Amino acid sequence: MSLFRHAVFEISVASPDGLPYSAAPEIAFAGRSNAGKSSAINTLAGHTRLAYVSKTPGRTQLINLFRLKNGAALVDLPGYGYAQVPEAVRRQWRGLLEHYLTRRENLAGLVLIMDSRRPFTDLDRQMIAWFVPTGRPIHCLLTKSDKLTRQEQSKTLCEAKAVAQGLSGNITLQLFSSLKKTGIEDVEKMVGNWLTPEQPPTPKQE
Ligand SMILES: Nc1nc2c(ncn2[C@@H]2O[C@H](COP(=O)(O)OP(=O)(O)O)[C@@H](O)[C@H]2O)c(=O)[nH]1
Ligand SMILES: [Mg+2]
Repeated sequence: MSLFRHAVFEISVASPDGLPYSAAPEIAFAGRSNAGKSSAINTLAGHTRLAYVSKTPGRTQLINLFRLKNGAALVDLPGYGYAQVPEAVRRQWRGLLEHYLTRRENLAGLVLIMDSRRPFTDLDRQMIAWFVPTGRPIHCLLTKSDKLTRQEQSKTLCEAKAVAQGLSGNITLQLFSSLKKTGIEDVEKMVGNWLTPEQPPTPKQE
């Protein structure tokens, strides 16, 4: 069964402290505003307007929680890096994000959405730096890959892998396009593994 299909919206909260206590695993989605996070969530969920896709970046300031069929939650974090948000507000948000990413016990992993044409901005690296010490995995989606030629795609992937290696931590990456709907299975496989790790084959009984 597909992991993200038929995800249903459950709740919006103004800050991570507002998220209900839950023992069910959570998968956080974070990214720079306009990186394609809402589009990626809609694409994964097979839903055109589950997460609001905006032409005006930075509008989504609420945290949206979607419930997946298997009981896990998808937590859509507010986009960061929007220049027109006042510095005081940005600082406050950074504090809340850091607190959530470093302390939320039921977080299974982070899906980091980055525009494939400019991955690993300073704020992306900041998210990674907060999350890596938790020991949990980060899977990066290099979005809008349809805007790159095949050659650029492999170059981007190769360079991004080199950057990820330099950051230590459990970081994986892939290309993704909401427009072309490519990369969906790879995300499902990776995130699915966080929730139910592949079992080693049972030894044969003698
Ligand atoms: N070509 C292309 N455009 C995309 C893709 N994903 C998102 N976009 C566009 O990028 C803009 C920002 O997308 P959105 O999902 O709202 O970004 P968010 O701010 O990260 O949630 C919108 O104009 C989208 O239509 C993609 O895979 N390919
Ligand atoms: Mg959005």
